[in-house]
Amino acid sequence: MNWSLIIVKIKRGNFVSCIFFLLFVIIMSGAIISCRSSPRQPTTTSSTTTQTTITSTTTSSTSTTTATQPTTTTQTTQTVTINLEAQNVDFSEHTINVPALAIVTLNFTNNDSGLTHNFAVYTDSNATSLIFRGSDITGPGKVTYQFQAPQRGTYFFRCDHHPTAMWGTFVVQ
Ligand SMILES: [Cu+2]
Repeated sequence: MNWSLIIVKIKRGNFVSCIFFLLFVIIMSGAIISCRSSPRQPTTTSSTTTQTTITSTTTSSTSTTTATQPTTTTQTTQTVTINLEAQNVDFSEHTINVPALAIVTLNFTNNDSGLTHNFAVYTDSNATSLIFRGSDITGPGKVTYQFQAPQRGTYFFRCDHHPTAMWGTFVVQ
């Protein structure tokens, strides 16, 4: 075994490999230089910025502040005005109609000079159950009565001083 020859062979191998390595380095460096020297192309990276426009749908909460309107309770106590006259010992009206539970204003005029009349309401012609009795008025004179009508029904009115001559039907609707 000639050891000197082996060493030479190894050296030669190393030399060849060194040559290849150097060539590689030169080529690579050349490539790098060429890359750098080459004018950079404007890298048109079409950055399609997909603008996700978050349409903040501000659902304007329409605060429908339903103004609590004053509830006009239809439970209104109606008012009604009746004009009634007494003349020659007789009423001018023999049927009086009023709404149920209405506040009745009765303008009573007594045209009979020297005679006293009044206006009174009863449940019926028996005149035993009184609903309203107006004060006496001697003619000529005027008086205003005010009272609340009863529930629906047919009632009776009269002059307490002339019950057989002055009477009528008081109708509550
Ligand atoms: Cu009378």
